[in-house]
Amino acid sequence: MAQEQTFVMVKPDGVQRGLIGEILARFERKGLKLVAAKLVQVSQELAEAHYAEHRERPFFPELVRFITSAPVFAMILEGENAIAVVRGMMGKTNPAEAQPGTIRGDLALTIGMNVVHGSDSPESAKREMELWFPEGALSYERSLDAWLA
Ligand code: IDP
Repeated sequence: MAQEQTFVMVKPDGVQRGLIGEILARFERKGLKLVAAKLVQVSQELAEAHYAEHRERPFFPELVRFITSAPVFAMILEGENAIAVVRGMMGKTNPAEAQPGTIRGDLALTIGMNVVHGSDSPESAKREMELWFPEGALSYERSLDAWLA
């Protein structure tokens, strides 16, 4: 498996509920490396671009309203197979179906407020990282990297 980077976001409900640290800690403990992070008050334009694939869905207006309603914590995580690893740790989209032990399974109740976003493919990861972090990510070494892969 190759080293990958993926875009991850703690959504407004996660930030408001004080879950940034809890969610980031899970990714850090897993061994993923934080290479970019910022709090963002999402604009209408960014929200619509991020969720462009859902433009025709009935819940699109609510999705945009929600993601622009309060700040989000946006980040890029790096590691072996990072895209699939993050998706697995997040759990199913609907928290009612997400397994205990996953972020959504442990921390969320409803599909509209499922606390976290993670890119679902290499193509989405590239698109979302360029959209949210046009300034790019950092490249740095951790001494523990030799003990992870
Ligand atoms: P994902 O976040 O697990 O990748 P997507 O299908 O890409 O799931 O949907 C994006 C977001 O849109 C979900 O995280 C969820 O918050 C919201 N969403 C998806 N389906 C529904 C729905 O049927 N009703 C309301 N919100 C939905």
